[in-house]
Amino acid sequence: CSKSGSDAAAGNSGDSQLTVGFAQTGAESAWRTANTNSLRNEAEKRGIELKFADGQSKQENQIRAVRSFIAQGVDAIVIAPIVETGWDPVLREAKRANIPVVVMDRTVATSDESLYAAFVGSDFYEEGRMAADWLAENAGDRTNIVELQGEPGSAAANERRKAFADALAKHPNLKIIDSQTGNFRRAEGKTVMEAMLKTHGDAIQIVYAHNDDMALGAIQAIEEAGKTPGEDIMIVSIDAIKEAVQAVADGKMNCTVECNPLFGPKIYDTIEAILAGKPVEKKSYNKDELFDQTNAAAALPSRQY
Ligand code: GZL
Repeated sequence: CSKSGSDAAAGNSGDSQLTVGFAQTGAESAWRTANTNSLRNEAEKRGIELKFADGQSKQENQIRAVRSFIAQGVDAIVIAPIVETGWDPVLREAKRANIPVVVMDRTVATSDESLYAAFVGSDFYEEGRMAADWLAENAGDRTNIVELQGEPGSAAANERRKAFADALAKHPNLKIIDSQTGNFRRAEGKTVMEAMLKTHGDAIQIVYAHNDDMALGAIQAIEEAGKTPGEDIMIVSIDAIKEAVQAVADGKMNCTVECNPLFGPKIYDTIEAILAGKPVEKKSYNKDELFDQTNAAAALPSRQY
């Protein structure tokens, strides 16, 4: 049904205050916490009622939350999809209820792009490529890489893995000797790294982690094994959380590619435009930069997450 300007601004909830349902993946990493805080704080600032659902790292919890938002008649829904597949049915239900869905952070694999109004996120493939290209430039005579993968089935893990492998095809001296998931979690990054050190010992020369939490866990394992992270074993990672930029400045990590989690302003701008019937970009990507020992220390004071 078409709405007049003021109704459109009010959306389905009818009153002037916007109500947004947000189905978050969970709380698996420092990046995720910063992402949640950005949406909460910006909603507070704008007087938007944010109904927050922590998916606790399970897609079925996120789908259940989206169904609840539909039943409550929210004005818009934000999903940070933990995995890429399995979203079409619930997206169809939101569309039938005339509630726009904004996909944030990770992408969904759908046969029908009209099932969501907009995607706002990061280019994970570009991040993986940047990490690999930096490594090719700086690995010296190191060749053997172990990879710590993110959550299985997530767009972030899928694309960071593919991009890195594609880039490595151009640098045959670099090879991945082992690759396991640490689920984007610090504790699992540590336990997986401990196991890899037991299996491969001194053969490990480089760690490629799909996120900083796992890289920081790996650093603990490397130090407990009596090795010097950043020197005996080079560490390349993604996210650029403040603790990782500090580790790069301290020489314990060698490079982290930024993946900015502070989506709040962009998400609500997108929602307000959609509800006002204005055109929005179907897919928009944050600009990411890379930190290594040439720029990490100088960047620290301005890091916001
Ligand atoms: C990336 C995001 C990933 C981060 C991890 O946009 O989906 O999930 O890289 C987070 O830290 O857990």
